[in-house]
Amino acid sequence: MKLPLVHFFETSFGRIDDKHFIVVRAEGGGAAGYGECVAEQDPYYSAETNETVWHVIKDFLAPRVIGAAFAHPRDVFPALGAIRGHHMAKAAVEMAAWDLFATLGGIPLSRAIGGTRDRIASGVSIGIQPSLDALAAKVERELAAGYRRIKIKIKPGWDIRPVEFLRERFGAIPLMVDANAAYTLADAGHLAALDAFALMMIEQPLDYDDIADHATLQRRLQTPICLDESIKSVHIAREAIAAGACRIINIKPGRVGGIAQSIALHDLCASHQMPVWHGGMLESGIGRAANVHLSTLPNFSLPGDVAASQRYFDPDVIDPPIEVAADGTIAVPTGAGLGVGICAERLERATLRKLTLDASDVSGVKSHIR
Ligand code: OSB
Ligand code: MG
Repeated sequence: MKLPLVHFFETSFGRIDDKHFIVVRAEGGGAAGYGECVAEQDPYYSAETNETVWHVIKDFLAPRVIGAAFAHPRDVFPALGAIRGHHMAKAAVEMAAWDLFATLGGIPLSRAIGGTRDRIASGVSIGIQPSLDALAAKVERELAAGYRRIKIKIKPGWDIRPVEFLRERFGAIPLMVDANAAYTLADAGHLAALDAFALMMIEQPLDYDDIADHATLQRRLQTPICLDESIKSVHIAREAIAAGACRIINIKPGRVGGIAQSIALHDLCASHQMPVWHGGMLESGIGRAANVHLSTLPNFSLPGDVAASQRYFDPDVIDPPIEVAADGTIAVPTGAGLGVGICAERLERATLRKLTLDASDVSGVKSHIR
């Protein structure tokens, strides 16, 4: 799919104007489930891209799930265990299985995963802006809309000054920064200057596969480190926690291999009294709805990057869109499965390429998979 973004989004990786993404539709038992993949066009946030996802789903994941019987969607990730990595591809397929399971059971996805709340606290992620005035205008608008936490993207040359400026202008608002791996340990002294601004956290300051340096940096900072890119699996999260590499974790199902792995990560963090929040990847309403459901687990105790549809797409591919209330919360859909109305005509209009696979398409591959 290709959907134009309402506003361009700029991070330390660069700028995007349109969101390109893959949607998986899984049919079974007379119903359908949807999964949205969070991979992007470029391998900057993660090694996966839409092209690798297409290849891996078609040639490796589909043959393992089409025609297979699963007692529960938690069995899908283990069934894909022979394939290393490719968590975003796996998560898209697994999400479709969860939606299908909850839809067939007539229950909302939040109930299928054991969620405990009917509204979630919402925050926003504000990209790098052309000027401090442009940043102020954005922050002002989001605070007026009720959002409970402001995150700004930073990079070398756009870090201390915007934070200082926002503190001067808006006072003690709930504020955090996300560096998307733009620094090295040599910048520790520079990053320590952020300690003066009582930030809720600094997200992913160092490299995407670095645990040890984050542990060193955390010892030098008062500001809590939150890891995003580095937490590529539940195993790595266990290592990061043991090393003291972070005090908070951002959960994105696409990064760790799906909803079941996200629940395991959530539970691991809870057992270490480590708060988590739900990250965002500029999802359409399909992936956004799943994020809302997952955020109903109890240890999602900080506002996440799960905001209203209208910040991203106009129109979204779901109708009605996901909306934020004046108190900065989003209602959890109560219908079966994802509980949102997917607009088939809008989805069709956004579609660039389509592939349908059934049991006969994958039977040749199936006979020699392990
Ligand atoms: O690092 O959290 C990130 C978007 C794309 C890739 C990575 C990130 C982000 C965001 C946006 O911060 C969150 C959102 O509003 O969906
Ligand atoms: Mg991030």
